[in-house]
Amino acid sequence: MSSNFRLSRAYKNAKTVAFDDSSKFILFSDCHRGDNSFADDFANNRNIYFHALKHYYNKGFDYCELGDGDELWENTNFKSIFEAHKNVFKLLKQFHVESRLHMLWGNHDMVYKDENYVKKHLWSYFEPIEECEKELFQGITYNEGVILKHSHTQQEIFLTHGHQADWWNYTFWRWGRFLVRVLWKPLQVWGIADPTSPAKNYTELRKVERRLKKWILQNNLLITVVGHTHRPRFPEPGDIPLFNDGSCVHPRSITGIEIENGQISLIKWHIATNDDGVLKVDRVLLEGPQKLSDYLRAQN
Ligand SMILES: [Mn+2]
Repeated sequence: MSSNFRLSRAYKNAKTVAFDDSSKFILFSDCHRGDNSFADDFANNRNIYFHALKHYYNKGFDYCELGDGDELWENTNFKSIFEAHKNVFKLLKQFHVESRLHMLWGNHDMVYKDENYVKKHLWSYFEPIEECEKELFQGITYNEGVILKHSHTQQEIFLTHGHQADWWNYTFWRWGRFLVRVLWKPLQVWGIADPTSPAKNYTELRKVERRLKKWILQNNLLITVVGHTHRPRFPEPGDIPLFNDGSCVHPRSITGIEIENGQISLIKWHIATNDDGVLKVDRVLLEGPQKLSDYLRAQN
């Protein structure tokens, strides 16, 4: 089974979400939310992420998470992750209740491919104080792909995790998970990184990007946004439209992609210090805003 086949299948089975120039979306991926232990890479950025998410909630954005949201290789269950980052999940729940949450699975949370697993672990949680089950993401389904389809121009933006172009991490994710649990997680303390992860191996990263670009070329330059490699990408109109929203586990920042007013931008949130030494979570525009219709012109 080839990268092309897997990507086309993800596109074919994708959930379609209609949008127009008044719609707002924030795309994050690769949060790798963990249990707040030393191996939880998300823990460093949890305050930045929570603040950014709250900003987007208050401004009326929809939230799209492009896979690897929960770190279910290093952690065996969702419960410990939920307990560690409850504030985040309660905010995500508010997006869900208002039908503003679109969740995709990646290789680190590929278990969410299974509807029964999602129903069992994510629809509700046990509240120990009141000793009862409480609603969490009641009725949620996870997708491999989402297509944002513009109601007027019919332009499509395809969102997916991107590990479809990474045969090891797509096909042998159970092996990858096993190795992370027994080998790479303990070795992480000694500074030794998992070589099968494109986020940690540059050669692998280049290969994954090359395969994704090849698929885009064969599919009429469809705008495609992925995560997985953790490397942000923002192509100019006329280039192959492969975008990457980066990750939420950069050493001191998180990156994401905003879609607003028919335009696309790459942004980062980080903690800045002013002259008085006051820390502040700040949004920085990295690329754009670029009109989505500029990429449409290149398609025709
Ligand atoms: Mn991934």
